[in-house]
Amino acid sequence: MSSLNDLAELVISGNYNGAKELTQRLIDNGTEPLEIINQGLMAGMNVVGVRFKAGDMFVPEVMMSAKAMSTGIELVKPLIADRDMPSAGTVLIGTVKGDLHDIGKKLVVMMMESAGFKVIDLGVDISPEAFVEAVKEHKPQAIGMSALLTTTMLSMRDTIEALEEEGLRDSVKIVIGGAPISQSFAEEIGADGYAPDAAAATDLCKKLIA
Ligand code: B12
Repeated sequence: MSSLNDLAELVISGNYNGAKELTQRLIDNGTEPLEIINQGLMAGMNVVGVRFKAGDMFVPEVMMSAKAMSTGIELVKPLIADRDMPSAGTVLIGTVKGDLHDIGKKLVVMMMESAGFKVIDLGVDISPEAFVEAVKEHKPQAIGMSALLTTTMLSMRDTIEALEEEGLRDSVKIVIGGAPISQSFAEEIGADGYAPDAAAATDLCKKLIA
């Protein structure tokens, strides 16, 4: 087994100390930084995504894997020019107005970052106006909105309407998620898609942005 495969395995098992040490060793041995990312760290995280989706891995394990991956990325990043960092696009994400739940959203952020997206996490309790301002500032390819309360999910519709009013709706893909959200609700409010979990959210963004 090559060391890059070993690195992928360390990410899958969530062994962040091991992943950190092996990433450093690979750097010291002169392995190409992009190889370390693509064939080691991200290769491992891709497997995690598939297993999570299949119900073979659970939230705490995925978080450990994401930590292992980001520990490695932090070491490799300074060696890579920004333009060479693999980027699948920019996604702006936030939990909607009135809602403070962010555990699932953080998981979505980690999964998306692992898949090479640049993710701007606006945090929680994000008003339609704040989403609009952030779209103007960051010009993302996609927006992700999260809601865990039936009382706050309507803020997703308000956000889409606010983007329409500003003439920004067609410049971004809009994906939504959270426990009370469904595909039919996404269709009802004019979002581009819904995903039930972090792995599916990542796949959806890849598909929509491609
Ligand atoms: C943890 C929790 C809290 C924590 C939140 C901590 C935090 N930092 O997030 C605290 C204690 C603060 C909290 C507070 C409240 N909560 Co609460 N909470 C929960 C609980 C137990 C778990 C939520 C969770 O983290 N799940 C785990 C994650 C991994 O799953 P997830 O969030 O669904 O995310 C996944 C997917 O939905 C999807 N996804 C998520 N976001 C996005 C975004 C996009 C773009 C996409 C594509 C996908 C996606 O991917 C994620 C990962 O796979 C749920 C019960 C439940 N089983 O859902 C209640 C629950 C959501 N809470 C509830 C309530 C009522 C409240 C309070 C109003 C309670 C109160 N009276 O004060 C307050 C509201 C505070 C507020 N204004 O937001 C209710 C909501 C009922 C309803 N239908 O509206 C629930 C369902 C509990 C219940 N059965 O009554 N809560």
